[in-house]
Amino acid sequence: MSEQHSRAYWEERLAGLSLARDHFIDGRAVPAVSGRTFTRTRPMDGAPGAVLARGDAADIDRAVASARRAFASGVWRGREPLEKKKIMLRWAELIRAHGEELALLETLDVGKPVQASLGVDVRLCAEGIQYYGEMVDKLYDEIAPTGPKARALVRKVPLGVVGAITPWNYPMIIDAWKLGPAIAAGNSVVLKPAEQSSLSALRLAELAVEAGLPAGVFNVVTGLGTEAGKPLALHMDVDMIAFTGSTVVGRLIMGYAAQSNLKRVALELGGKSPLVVFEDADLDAAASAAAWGCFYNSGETCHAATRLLVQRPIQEKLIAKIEAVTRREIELAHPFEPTAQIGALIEAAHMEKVLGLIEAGEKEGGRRVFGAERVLAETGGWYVSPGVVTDVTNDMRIARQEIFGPVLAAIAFDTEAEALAIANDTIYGLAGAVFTRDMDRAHRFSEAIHAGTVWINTYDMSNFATPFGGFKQSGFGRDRSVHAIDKYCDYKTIWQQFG
Ligand code: TXE
Repeated sequence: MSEQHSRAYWEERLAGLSLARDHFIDGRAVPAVSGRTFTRTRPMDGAPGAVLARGDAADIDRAVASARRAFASGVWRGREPLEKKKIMLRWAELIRAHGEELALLETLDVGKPVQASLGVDVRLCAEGIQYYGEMVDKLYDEIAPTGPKARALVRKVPLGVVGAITPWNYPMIIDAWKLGPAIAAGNSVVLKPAEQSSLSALRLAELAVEAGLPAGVFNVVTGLGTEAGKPLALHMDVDMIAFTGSTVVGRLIMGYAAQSNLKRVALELGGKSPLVVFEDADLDAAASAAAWGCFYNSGETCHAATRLLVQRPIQEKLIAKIEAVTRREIELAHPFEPTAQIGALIEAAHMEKVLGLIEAGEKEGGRRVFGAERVLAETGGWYVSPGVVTDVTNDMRIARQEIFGPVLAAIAFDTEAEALAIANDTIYGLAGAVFTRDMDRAHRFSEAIHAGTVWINTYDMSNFATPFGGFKQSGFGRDRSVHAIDKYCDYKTIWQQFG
């Protein structure tokens, strides 16, 4: 683990940074065709942050043309697998070597504690690139069964140009989830990061070229969703869009694909994940998982455990334990403070949305037990304290809408059947968890929760070997694991007849 630095150390590093950035197209920084820029406001104190190129269809055209040229030339996909592996592993090493700088950029954009950016986001980004780099020389094709007079090769071939549109909550990690398998499979990528958090993506692209990735294989166009994301998703020469973001925009992306060239689409969307605690559970473990599962990253996590389903007799005891864990372990502070566990929310409008849902929860009959209010307003930043609203029923807005803030909605239940019905009564299906000492019930319940990931007696444990993604309106297609490669490939049959 990295050394813990003081707030003064990060302030000083920040003072030395220039935050004006162009797009990264064809291996170099280029300004927007229109010459326009936009300025990001820093979540931690409301001060101006990065000044970025404001991309539109003209910039997307340039980036897609560069990606297509690189793909058509075979400069990347045609290389020896071992060489490609070396480049990707070098890239992962460069990410680690520039870890502090990347962590600072991520924190400036997102407002999360810089120690978390370094210890979690940078680490997992590098691991992601490494994981897929290591796979490059281990991908085999197949020979299908045929009669002796023929041979049929089933080749897994890259799609071509992949457009990636990513969100602001874990920018570097989610970028790696898309870039790793897409590039390992031989594609070229045009990435449109969220307008709130583009700095780390631009730096990742520079480091990729430094590692030896040929120009044009990985391009970044910054800008707003409707101005830069939409033309990317509508582009006739883009073969696939890999998207992580809101369900509303996911729906649009499918529409754009249908309206244009029927490009493939993979969507990782919202969630309203249930964490179900039965009365026989280890309540300390459940309380810790509930607090961290909901409040980590200020609740700005698609699979955050935002609905706590608790068996009625243990409700009070469990919530008291959650409050104790939160007060003891989850310090909310300025993101440069070494003790900060959570920091600011992404932007003012988002904070208002979170506060509005808390208010709606109280109006509809919920009771705020602790936290869940604006704090540190004097900093100019957007901070909401972690907290619990109890007496919630599953029809309330706070139980149905993705809150994306550090607020846990507690819903009481009596029977296992009732718990299951509530757990599955959501449009989403990203994740869930069950806490019980009864292993029969644990298995029964985990099979019955309709979600892409279900944890038993823990929350948010994962590694790169496990696929991640949703059922229902949480989307389709999986990030992580060997299976993610398939998403960026098509099968091609080559049938040869003998004699
Ligand atoms: O997401 P958007 P926002 C949820 C979360 C959050 C809400 C809104 O509940 O409060 O979504 O966040 C690009 N065509 N999640 O508004 O708009 C946009 O520029 C093409 C859950 O930030 O979906 C960005 O790059 N692209 C989620 C990306 O889409 C468009 C993480 C995501 O932005 C576009 C983030 C358009 N018309 C938010 N409009 C998760 N699954 O983790 C926007 N974009």
